[in-house]
Amino acid sequence: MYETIQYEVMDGVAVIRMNRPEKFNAFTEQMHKEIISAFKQANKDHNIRSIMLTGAGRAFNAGQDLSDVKGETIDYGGFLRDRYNPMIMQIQQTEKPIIAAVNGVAAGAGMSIALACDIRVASQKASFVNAFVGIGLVPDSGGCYFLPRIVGMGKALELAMTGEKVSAEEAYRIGLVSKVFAPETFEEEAFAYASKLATLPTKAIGLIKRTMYKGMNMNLSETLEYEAFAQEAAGNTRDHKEGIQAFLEKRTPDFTGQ
Ligand code: LHQ
Repeated sequence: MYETIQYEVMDGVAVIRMNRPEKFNAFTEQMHKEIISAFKQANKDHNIRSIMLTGAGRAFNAGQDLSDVKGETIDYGGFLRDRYNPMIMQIQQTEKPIIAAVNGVAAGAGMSIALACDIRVASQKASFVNAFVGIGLVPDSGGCYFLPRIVGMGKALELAMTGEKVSAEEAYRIGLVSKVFAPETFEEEAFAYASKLATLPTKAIGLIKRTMYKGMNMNLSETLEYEAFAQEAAGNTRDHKEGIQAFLEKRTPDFTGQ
């Protein structure tokens, strides 16, 4: 069904694998469409309770396929509005935890898409390159939004202005990734992490995601009000009742995502 990505479902996890390994999984128009469609599909499917985004082969994603923009006069504003921005908005609006399993280099918009995911885990072989400056461009696809929010303004400006490569170890040190796994076991460990998230109260996680991202752009009283609204919704879920019941019965809760 898809040509530039693979979409697989296992143990409540949708694995979306960008699949143009010979091009370091660089983005094409087709890939944007397919990624958007895959996230929509995963968001709609009640059996899916977490999403792992990863890359086939040596790279995670090297950003825009530069052979597609070479020598042409392209309206980059329109290019972003049509292709990249809807993809980043779809990721943000997907009310399930999204884990970027960064298996290799993530460069340019390939780094931005990892930043737009909720949690990043990396292989020791992974690296991050804010490659835009290297071709005289500005971080896009949410790079100017997420990077300073994740690593702080000083580090974000440094990475964007120099375009220097960040190793997995350094990415962990600056809080860009949450876990680093050995390359030999990376796929299993990243999947185990995503599977663990798929056993948690999915509706509450969706509300956590929405409320926390909204909170970044609201003042305290607005955030308190939004928390009250979100808590009312979470308090009405089956998983909340199960969580309380399990606590009182001193057992592990059996969350179903409802
Ligand atoms: C690629 C690419 C690539 C095609 C590696 N395209 N083939 C928005 C608005 C409008 C226009 C522009 O774009 C954007 C968003 C953006 O993403 S802009 C930023 C675009 N990305 C870059 O500038 C990164 C370019 N790539 C690199 O700097 C390096 O390839 C990295 C650091 C990713 C990896 O370096 P190495 O590990 O040394 O690998 P390599 O350079 O040898 O690449 C491996 C192959 O992948 C190679 O093909 P080949 O046939 O020679 O083996 C590359 O040509 C190909 N490749 N990135 N973006």
